[in-house]
Amino acid sequence: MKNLLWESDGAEIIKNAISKKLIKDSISCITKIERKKNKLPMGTITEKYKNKTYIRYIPRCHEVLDQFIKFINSDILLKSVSFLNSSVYFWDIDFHSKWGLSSDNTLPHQDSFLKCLSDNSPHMLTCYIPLTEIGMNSNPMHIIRGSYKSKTMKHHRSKKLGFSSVIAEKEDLLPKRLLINEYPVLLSPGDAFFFHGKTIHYSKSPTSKISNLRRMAIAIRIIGCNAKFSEKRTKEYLANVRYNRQYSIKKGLTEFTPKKIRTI
Ligand SMILES: O=C(O)CCC(=O)C(=O)O
Ligand SMILES: [Fe+2]
Repeated sequence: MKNLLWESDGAEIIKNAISKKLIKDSISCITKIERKKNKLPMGTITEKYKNKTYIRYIPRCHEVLDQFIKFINSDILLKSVSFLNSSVYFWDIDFHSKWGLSSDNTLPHQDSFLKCLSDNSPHMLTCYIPLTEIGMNSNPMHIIRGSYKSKTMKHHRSKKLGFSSVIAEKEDLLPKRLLINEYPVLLSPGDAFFFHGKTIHYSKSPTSKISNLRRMAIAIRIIGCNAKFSEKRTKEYLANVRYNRQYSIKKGLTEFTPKKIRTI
């Protein structure tokens, strides 16, 4: 399979971008707070796997776990400058974990919607850094190559754990013209996987429960200086998050619904 290239695909992998030590320290940081269960950072979403509770998502993890600030280094920012072709600023980092096909999958979405950017200037990228191996056994992310060249699509509210706003409830409901460009993103710890805010991404719906290796990653959001936030989209997004979180609160998997998000 041909490597991803930013210009044609809206995504690119830079191998070995982050030191093994930072990766190792970050995993210990996560497992340490998992052991302390009662003191989870605000907004954390957990999931149950084989009768144990694991962290599934931590928003703005760099604000609560000092370690994570080290990921925002000059190499990551310079690469972002060259991909977005403008100066950039750092927005936030969140932590993601899943147990392969045993976890709820990531439904198709574009980060440009989740960050409430306006259609005229959805100028952002995500730098996704795996802390573990992410192979086929951990139900990796898939992207639609080239999807960043079209507009941000309509997103609907969803009950799915951790995913408030989605293009479709199942990846195979995406139009065929998009699905022919599907590409599985296989990553090793410390790679930096850059993808444009409008690149459609998801993981596959479970067909069996066999593939279940744990995968962990952080997602750094980087905004181009020409980006503009949309008030309308912010309201729509926050309503979707409120709808989504009421289900995870009922199940005891999170405690908190964000009432506002930062837009500038
Ligand atoms: O890890 C995943 O499956 C999804 C993460 C994601 O959508 C993101 O970081 O933008
Ligand atoms: Fe995403």
